[in-house]
Amino acid sequence: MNNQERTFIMVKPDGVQRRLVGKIIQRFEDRGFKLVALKFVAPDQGLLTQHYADLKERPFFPSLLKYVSSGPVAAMVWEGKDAVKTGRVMLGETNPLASKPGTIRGDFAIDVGRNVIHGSDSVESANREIGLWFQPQELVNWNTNDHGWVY
Ligand code: RTP
Repeated sequence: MNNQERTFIMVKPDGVQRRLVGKIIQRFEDRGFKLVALKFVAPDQGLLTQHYADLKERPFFPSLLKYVSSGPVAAMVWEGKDAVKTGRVMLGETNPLASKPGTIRGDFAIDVGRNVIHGSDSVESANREIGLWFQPQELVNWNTNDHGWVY
């Protein structure tokens, strides 16, 4: 268990188009995770191909690339105890139809090809993905209690 574990979370183009970015950020804040990095970006095919390199032999890869490159995404890094595993629980299953109500996909999605959000599936993937999407200086070190206005 690592209290400073980090996970990479990305609101996919359908989530952005449906104005779900705020609600998704709210869920991670409400759960108690700490925001470490955040950017709104239209990723190029090269970055997305690297991001999904593990899936390039899968039959759905071309449609996946078309989907995730169809508009801007909100990329973020969240930190806290078991952030990777808890993040995946908060997302729900890959297929929204198998996702329980109360999860992000269980509340906001129906199609596996429009499942709103990505979350790292292991600490190793998280480190790789954070390195792909963010420069080291974009990861902000801050302490919630430094300024004394949160109790
Ligand atoms: P993600 O990486 O986006 O968080 O999703 P995941 O780990 O839950 O699922 P993964 O197997 O890594 O698949 C990545 C994304 O590909 C799309 N997908 N489409 N049968 C299909 O058409 C199919 N299967 C997967 C989904 O957008 C999935 O999130």
